[in-house]
Parts: sequence; C-alpha cells; structure tokens
Amino acid sequence: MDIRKSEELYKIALDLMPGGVNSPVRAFGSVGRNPLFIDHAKGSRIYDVDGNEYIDYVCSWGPGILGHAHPEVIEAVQKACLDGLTFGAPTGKENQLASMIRDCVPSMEMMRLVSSGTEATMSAIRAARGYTGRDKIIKFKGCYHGHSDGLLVQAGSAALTQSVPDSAGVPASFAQQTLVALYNDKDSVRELFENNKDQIAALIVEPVAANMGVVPPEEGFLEFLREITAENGTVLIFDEVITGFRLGVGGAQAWYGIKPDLTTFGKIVGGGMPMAVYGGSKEIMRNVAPTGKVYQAGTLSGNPIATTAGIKTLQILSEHPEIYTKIEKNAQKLADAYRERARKRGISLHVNQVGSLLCAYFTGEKVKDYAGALSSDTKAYAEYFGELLDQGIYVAPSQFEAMFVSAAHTDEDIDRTIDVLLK
Ligand code: KE4
Repeated sequence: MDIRKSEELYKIALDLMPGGVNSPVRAFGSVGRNPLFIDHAKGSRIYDVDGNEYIDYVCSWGPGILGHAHPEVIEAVQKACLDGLTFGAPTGKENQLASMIRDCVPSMEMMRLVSSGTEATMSAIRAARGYTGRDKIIKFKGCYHGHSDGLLVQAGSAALTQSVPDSAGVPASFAQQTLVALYNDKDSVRELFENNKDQIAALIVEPVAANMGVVPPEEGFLEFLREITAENGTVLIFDEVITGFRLGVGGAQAWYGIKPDLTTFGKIVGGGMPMAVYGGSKEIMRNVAPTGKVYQAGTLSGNPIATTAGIKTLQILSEHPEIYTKIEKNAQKLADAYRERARKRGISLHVNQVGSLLCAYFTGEKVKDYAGALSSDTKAYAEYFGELLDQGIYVAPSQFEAMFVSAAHTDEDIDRTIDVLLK
C-alpha cells in the first residue's frame, strides 16, 4: 500500500506537534505503524492522502453515527456558515438543541452546552462539588472522561496504551481527591463510601465502559450505583459522551432504565462538530453561573455551526429509529464473524457488543472488567490491526477502544469486512 504522502506529512507534523498528532491515540503508537493522514471521507469510507480507501469503523471515535459528510448535515452547516460562524451571544439554535436533548433524555431538566467531552465532565464534577460542598469523587479504573486533571487518574483510552494512566503534570493534591473503584465490582465501591463517609461529591461512570474496549455493566451494577449514591447524598454522573445517542436517542440511561443526577454528552450530539453538553437536575444546575456560584464559561459554547450540525443529526436520528435497528444488527453480524474467526483460526478472542458498539479482545478470558481487558494480547491486536488496514478496513489503532458501526455501513461493507476477518 503506497503511503508516501502520509509519511511526508507525518515527518513535518512530528516537528510541529507532540508525536505529530493533536490527540495521542491518533499516533498509532500501540499498533506499530505510522499514522495515516486523511484527505476526505464520505459515508462509510475514509480516504488517506495517498488515495487509499478504507471502510471506517472508527467513525471519528463515535460522532459519525450517520456516516461521514451526511448530505443533510453538510447542507445545513453550509447554509448556517453564510450567516456567520460565531456571535458570543445566545441564539435560538441553542434553545432548539437543548430542547431536543431534553425531549430525548428527560433527566436533562437543565443543561449547559460546551465544546468538548472533557469540558463537559470537568464542569459536571465542579457542579456536583459546588452543590454538595464536598471535594472527593469516585471514578473507575480504565474509564476515560477526558483529560481534566482530576480525571486523569488510572484513566482509559490512550492513557492506558501509553501506560501513563496517571498523567504527569497532575499535582498529587488533585489526584488525592479522586478515589478509584473497579468497574463491575460493587465491593470496591462500597469500601470507598465506607472509608470516606459524607465526603464524596460525585461518582462518575461510563454506563458502558467504552475506553477499555467495550465492557458492559454486569446485571444490577448500575442499579447498585444509583442506590449507593442516593443513600450517600453523592451526585451520580453518567458520562454518556460515547453512549449518548449511540444506544438510542435515550442513550444508556434509557437502555438500562437508570436515572442519573447529571449526564454528559459529546460526539454524536454535535454531529461531528465541537459540541458537548452537561446537565441534569435543575436543583444542581441552578448552582451554575450566572444563577449560582459554580463558575463555568466558554467562548464558543453553543456555537451556531456546531448546534446546527447537532440539531440536524438528532433530527435524523429521532425521525429514523430504524437506524438503530440496522446498526445493532450489523454490529451483531460482525461480533458473530469475529467469534467464527476465532474458531476457524484457533485463536483466543473474546468479543463484547452493546448495540452498535463492539470490541474484539485477543484473550481467552471473558472480559467483564479492567483486569479482563488488560489480559488481552496487544501484540496480537497490533498484527490484526495491520492485516485489516492492508485490506482496506480501518479499525481503532488500539485494543482499548470501541469499534463503531454507522448507518452508512452497507451490507456489502459488512460482508467485505467479514470476508477479510474469516480469510
Ligand atoms: P473529548 O474531550 O475528547 O471530546 O471527550 C472526552 C471523553 C469523555 N468521555 C468519554 C466516555 C470519552 O470516550 C471521551 C473521549 N473519547 C476518546 C476515545 N475513546 C476520544 C478520542 C481521543 O482522545 O482522541
């Protein structure tokens, strides 16, 4: 495969940006390849600068649920741009997007639009601390909530592959306020509440852990978190940056029937533009400036172009529930093909799938938690990644990420992928 133009761009990038990238996972560090530079994308396909075409299962890490450059979204964005890119003042589009989110997710009584998932989770935690007057928070080992200081403690996603789950540059005093539990391990949560009575402001969790691959909650785990946080006056925050509008327009909280106190959204909610949201109970959100003492702000928050992309995307998803049936069916087909590959090739492979999210782990163990995810053979994953890439299939360049199926993946795409998997 000719990737000379990517290589040239990568050389220049290495001198301009750390690792030549603007987000670590894009560096392909854990799969032993140099990153591809992308020229354009359309539907289920992504094209690198050397003209190589790939079926894309990264979907920009989740936003691309409709496929790349959906014509209706592009048309709406192009039209909006002609009216100006940003005003730094309220627009009716923010009302429209916020109302749509509340219609889809009733727990979102009041919310704030921001520009990234990191900003959303950081702000949700500040709101919870301001509301409770407490300092400590609980997160789960291997869950990733963006790169704000207090959350870069035993984080997932690329922090896991860089083997720096505890990032340098985070003062110990910050990290000390972050208690770490084990996903799907109720005792580890109970212990933290017992040893930190009345000190825990918030518990933040990915309702489906999608930054250590894909690890679904065990039966009753989310209900347990809802009960123990309510008993302790702790704010339950669902980080739905990945699951929001991915598992359905109601997200994971509808899928599992749990009502958190606060929720964060990102990715799909902006239709591919920089947009994220945090919100939930009015009682908590009223504490956010200017109505309360919890300060949070943003020059481009609720940006008219990003809200346009988000509105159009959520409109399409709300009007076409059949999209979710299709992408879940295709994810199931892929999961079955991975299992068949394992049988055919006599390799250890464990596949988790929730809706249109899936992950193939190179391990013989059932992956039900962080330890299970870490048992995966990342070298075998790297080989698999390279093999697929050379066959024109673009999956996550890391074992600890999700595979995303979009509405643009055709039956031919899925069949081609299965052919390559079972070759
Ligand atoms: P951003 O700040 O990257 O918009 O969102 C942070 C975030 C928060 N919460 C969850 C559950 C997330 O998955 C993320 C970001 N996801 C990663 C991929 N696992 C983004 C890809 C990247 O870091 O480049």
